[in-house]
Amino acid sequence: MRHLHAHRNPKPAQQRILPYACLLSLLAFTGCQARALNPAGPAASAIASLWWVMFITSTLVFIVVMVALALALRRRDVGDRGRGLSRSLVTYGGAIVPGIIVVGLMIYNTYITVQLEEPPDTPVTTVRAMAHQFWWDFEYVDYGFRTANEIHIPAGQSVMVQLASDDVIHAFWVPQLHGKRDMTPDHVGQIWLQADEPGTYQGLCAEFCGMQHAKMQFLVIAHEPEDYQAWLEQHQVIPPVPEDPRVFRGQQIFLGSECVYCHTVRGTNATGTLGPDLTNLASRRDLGAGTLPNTRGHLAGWIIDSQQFKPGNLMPPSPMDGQDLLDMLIYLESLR
Ligand code: HEC
Ligand SMILES: [Cu+2]
Repeated sequence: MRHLHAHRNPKPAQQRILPYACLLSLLAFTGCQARALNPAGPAASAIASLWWVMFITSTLVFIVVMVALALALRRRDVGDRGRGLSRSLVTYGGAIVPGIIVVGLMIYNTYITVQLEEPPDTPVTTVRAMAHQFWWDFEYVDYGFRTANEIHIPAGQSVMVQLASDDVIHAFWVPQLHGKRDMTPDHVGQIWLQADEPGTYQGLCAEFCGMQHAKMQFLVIAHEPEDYQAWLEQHQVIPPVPEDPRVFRGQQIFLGSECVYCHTVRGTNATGTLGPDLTNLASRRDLGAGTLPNTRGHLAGWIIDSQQFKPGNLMPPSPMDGQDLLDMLIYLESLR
C-alpha cells in the first residue's frame, strides 16, 4: 500500500524530464558517430546536404505546427474575425505553404539525385566488384589484376565500380563516399567513388547475406596520385620464382596443398577462384574482409582454422605441421 501511494505522488519536474533528456543526448551522440554525415567526397557531401536540408525543414515545420496547435488549444470562442483568420490559416498554412515546401524539396531532391548519377569528371579507371559470401573480389580491368577487400583510388579523382554478386544479394556501401547500392546475381549495377583527400574509408555489406554478413567489410584507400600509380605498378608485377630456399619451400608447400583449388597466385598454377586472389596478400591491411589484422600470428590462426574467427565462412580448416606452416607463412608474407 505504501509504495503504491508513493508512486502516485507527482515527481518533481526535473526528474520527469531526465529520461527524455537522456534519450535526446543519446541521439546527439549517434549523430557524431554517423559516418554518412561526415562525408569525405562529392557524392556523400551531396547526400549529407540533402539530409540536412530535409532535417532542418521538417524540424521547423514541426515546431511551427506544434506552436499553432498549442495556440489553437488555448483559444475558446474566436468570434467572426477569428473565423476569417482561421479560414486563411487553413488556406495558407494547410495548402499553399506546404505545397511550396514539398515542391521545393522535390526539386532539390531531384537535383541531388541527378548529381549522384555521374561523377564530376571522367572516371580514371573501372573496378569490377564481385560480392561473395563473405568477401569482395575487386578486378582492375584496365590493368589485368585483382585484389580482395580493398579498393585503391587516387584522391580527387573518380573511379567507376561495377557491381555484381556471385551468390545472394549483397549491398555495397562506403558511407563517407557515396550511398548504398545493391549487388545482385542477375544484374550489373554501378557506382562511382571519389575521395577529396587521401585516407582510408570503411566499406561494408549493407544487405543481410548470411551468417558472416557483419564480417563482410572492405576498405577504400585513397592515395596521392603518385602513390596510386606506384600501387598500380606493384600490383601488375607477377611474383618471380622465390630465390630464398625457405620461401621456395613455402611456395612448394602452398602449391602442393588444397589452397590452389580456391586461391590464385599469379604466375603459379594456383588458379582457384572460390577465395580471394592472394597475389598481393601481404600488402593488405586485414584478413577475412575485416575480420583480423594481417599479421603473421593472425595469418597462421586463419589458415589453421578460420572458422574460429569467422564461423560459417567458406574456407575449411587446414591442420598443418609446424615447420610447413612457418615456411608457408614466410612465402605468403613475400607476396607484396
Ligand atoms: C574450399 C576453398 C578454400 C580452400 C581449400 C582454402 N581457402 Fe583460403 N579462403 C577461401 C575463402 C572462401 C576465403 C574468404 C573467406 C571470407 O573472408 O569469408 C579465403 C580466405 C583466405 C585468406 C584471407 C585472404 C584475404 O585477403 O582476406 C587467406 C590468407 C587464405 N584464404 C589462405 C589459404 C591457404 C594458405 C589455404 C591452404 C592451406 C587456403 N586458404 C585454402 C577458400 C579456401
Ligand atoms: Cu554481403
